[in-house]
Amino acid sequence: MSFAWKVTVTVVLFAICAVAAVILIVSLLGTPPVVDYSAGASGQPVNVTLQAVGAIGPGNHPDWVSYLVESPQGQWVHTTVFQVPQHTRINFTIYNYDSGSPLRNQQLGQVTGTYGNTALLNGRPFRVINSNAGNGVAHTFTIPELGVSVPLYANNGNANLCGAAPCTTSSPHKIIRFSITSPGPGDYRWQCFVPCGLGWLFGNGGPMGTLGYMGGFMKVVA
Ligand SMILES: [Cu+2]
Repeated sequence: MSFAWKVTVTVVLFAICAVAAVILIVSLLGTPPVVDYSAGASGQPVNVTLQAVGAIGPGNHPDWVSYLVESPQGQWVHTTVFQVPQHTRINFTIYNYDSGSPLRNQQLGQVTGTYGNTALLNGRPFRVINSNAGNGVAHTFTIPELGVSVPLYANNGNANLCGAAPCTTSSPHKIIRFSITSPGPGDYRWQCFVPCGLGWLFGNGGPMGTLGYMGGFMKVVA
C-alpha cells in the first residue's frame, strides 16, 4: 500500500468516526422542541392542547406511546416541552387516543391540584376514575412539584384506535379538560405515571424514560 493510500484511508476512517461521534452526541443531547404559548401573553388565560397516542408512528420508535403538543398555530408537534407565562390561568385540553388498563396504584385515578380539584371528561366533571371499571386509565398528566395530576380515561381497546400520530378526532378519543394556575418561573417536570412502556422492565423504560414521549417540561417564564 502506498503512502498516499495509507493517508487517504486514515483520513477517511477518521472522518467517518468524527461524523459518527457527532451524530451520537447530538442524539444524546437532543431535546425535543419547545412549543411556546407565552409569546404575547397579556395575563389572559392560556390554552394548552396535548394529545396522547398509543403509537407515535414514523421515526425511530414507531410503536412507542407518546404525548404531542399542539402549537398556537394549530400544528401538532412531537414534543413534551411547552412554555407558558407565569401566574396565569392555564386551560389544558388533552385528547386521549389510547387504550388503558386498571391502575396498579388507585391513587393515580384521582384528580389533584386543578381548579376545584376537578376535571372534565367529555364535558362531564369528575374527581376520580375507578380504573377497575370501564376502559381503565390510559395515562396520567402529572406535575409532581405542583401537586397536579389528572388521569386520562381510556378508549375501548377493541375499538379501531389511531395507530400513528398525529391522531385526529375521526379516531375514537376522550377529551379531558382542566385548569391550573402557573407558578413562578422555572422548568417544571411533568410525566405520565402509568407504567405504559409495554415490553420494558416494569413498563418504565423506553417511552417512559425518554424526553419527548411520556414526560417533559412545562417551562414557566416571566
Ligand atoms: Cu403513559
